[in-house]
Amino acid sequence: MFPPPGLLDVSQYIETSSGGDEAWLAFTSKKLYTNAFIVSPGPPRKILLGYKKRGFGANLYNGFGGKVEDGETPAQAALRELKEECGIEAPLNHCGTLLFVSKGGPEWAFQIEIYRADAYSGTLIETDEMRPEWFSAVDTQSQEVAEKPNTTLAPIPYDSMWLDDVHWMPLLLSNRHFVGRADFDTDASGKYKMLKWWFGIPST
Ligand code: 8OG
Repeated sequence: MFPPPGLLDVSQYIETSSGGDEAWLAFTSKKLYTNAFIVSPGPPRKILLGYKKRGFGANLYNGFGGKVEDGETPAQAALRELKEECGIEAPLNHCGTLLFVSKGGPEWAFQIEIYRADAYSGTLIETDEMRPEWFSAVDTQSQEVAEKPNTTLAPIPYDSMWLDDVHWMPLLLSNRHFVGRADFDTDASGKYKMLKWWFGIPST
């Protein structure tokens, strides 16, 4: 499938996954958001997610992030949101850009800048918005599993995450830079489904 409209120039990107038969949804503008993940090398290698207690995406696990405010760069917003939502600071590196459009939703698209760090400072705290929790990020093919098979950490809870995350989380975990887009619809009960999606990594 051809890379979707709305992303930066992705002609030099290689598709890692795609699907859906519909046409891409139209949108008028973009709003910038951030999402930040800590991947601790361990052992055991682990990823920090937050259980979102309220608002948009409530009851799902996600990274820590939110809206980029006026006068802020996405990188500044990512640091601010990380501190606000779970009390820590981290040397975040930009690792991906995602675009989400919702049928019947706002006319604008969410553009989410994704960041990761492999270390953090400060003390993790639960806030009104997020309950931080570590999950296993061990590659099941790795030497670490052969040597130390019994990590007590639960696997990444994709069933309780946004539907697109399973497509790009492995790229984040393998330290790849990635881009992607997913268009969503909601059914009568308000449950999301992905209408069309495309994810890719740079060819070089
Ligand atoms: O400020 P607030 O917490 O409502 O911001 C929404 C957060 O949710 C922000 O970090 C961006 C993130 N987000 C979406 N859609 C998706 C998605 O499909 N997957 C993931 N992992 N995060 C998403 O808005």
